[in-house]
Amino acid sequence: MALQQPTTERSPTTEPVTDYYDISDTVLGLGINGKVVQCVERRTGIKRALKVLRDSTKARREVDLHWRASGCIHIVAIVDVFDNTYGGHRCLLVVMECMEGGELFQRIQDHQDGAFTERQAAEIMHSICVAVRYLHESNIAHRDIKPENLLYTTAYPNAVLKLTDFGFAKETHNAAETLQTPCYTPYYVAPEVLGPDKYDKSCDIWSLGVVMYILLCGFPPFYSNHGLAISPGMKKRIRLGQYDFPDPEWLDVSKEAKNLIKGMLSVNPSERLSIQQVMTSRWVSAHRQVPQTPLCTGRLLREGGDTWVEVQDEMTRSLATMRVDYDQVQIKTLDQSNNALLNKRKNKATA
Ligand code: I85
Repeated sequence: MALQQPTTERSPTTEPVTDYYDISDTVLGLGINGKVVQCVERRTGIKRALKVLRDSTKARREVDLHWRASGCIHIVAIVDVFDNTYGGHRCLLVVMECMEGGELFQRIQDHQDGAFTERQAAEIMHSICVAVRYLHESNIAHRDIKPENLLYTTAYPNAVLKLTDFGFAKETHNAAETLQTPCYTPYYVAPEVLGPDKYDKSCDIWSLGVVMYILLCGFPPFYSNHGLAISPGMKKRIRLGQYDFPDPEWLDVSKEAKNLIKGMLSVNPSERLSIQQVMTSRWVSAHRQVPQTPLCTGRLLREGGDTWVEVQDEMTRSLATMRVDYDQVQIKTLDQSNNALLNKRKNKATA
């Protein structure tokens, strides 16, 4: 396997953003690291979205990874990045294409002409999978795939669905790079040493499974009985993979769809499907041939009303838990490690 070439560094412009853009007061949303407002490119009159990030290592990482991902049609593209003093602080100002179609599930809820079908759900999953495949092949794990980060370019028709917000994205290191480091001999390398890459990516697959489940029925596979903080009961159900496909909502949904969800929501991350396996599954690859079975999704999302906010909050919280849990299993570097055998070796080396 060839090692990836280092990408050409792009650095933000230090010219003032206001020389090129008129910034409006319209807030489009709040991200993890900053707010998103509307703006207009002076020269062309084109509407754009501007994300304001306080300059930090974290913000620089977000911009860097997002920039590298901008080549995919299913990822919201960065147009420009400015490094300015803004509101008295050093900021990174990220100009993005403006997504005018709003959030994925809002649109399904508003869906009027006939019921939302299993085939439409498969088309949507295909779009999201193209984005995730692009990221995973570029050694990037998104780690925050959830309904609010899936936006449409325009109102119907011909809208393109795109993934946004790289505030939790992480560069993963592939097995080839790991094996290049002098401390591992390929013959003896344990699977967990090759693990971190896989764990971060498998977090994305889990989220894909949850999004697919909601697409097909309008409610999530795991939820607490009383809302608010992620409950012990919910945590236990997630850990044990306790969810089902209840009637009547799931009665007519294809077996292929259910099997795919099972593969994505597999409790053990090493058994979970890879993005390649999801993409080549018949349900995703032949999405145009998926049965046009009407789904309850639109109606349930509408009836759910306020609980949708709770569903979103719960997904945000479980993603946070997952990132923490997976970060803990990460392998320490030689310096951080405090293993008895290794210490002996270190001492011997310095003696
Ligand atoms: N356009 N998570 C929820 C939005 N165009 N949105 C969020 N993190 C981001 C907002 C809070 C996502 O990085 C977010 C980010 C980036 C955007 C974004 C990027 C590009 C948009 C947090 C809109 C929108 C929606 C309807 C109408 C219009 C714009 O949100 C408008 F009328 F302006 F065209």
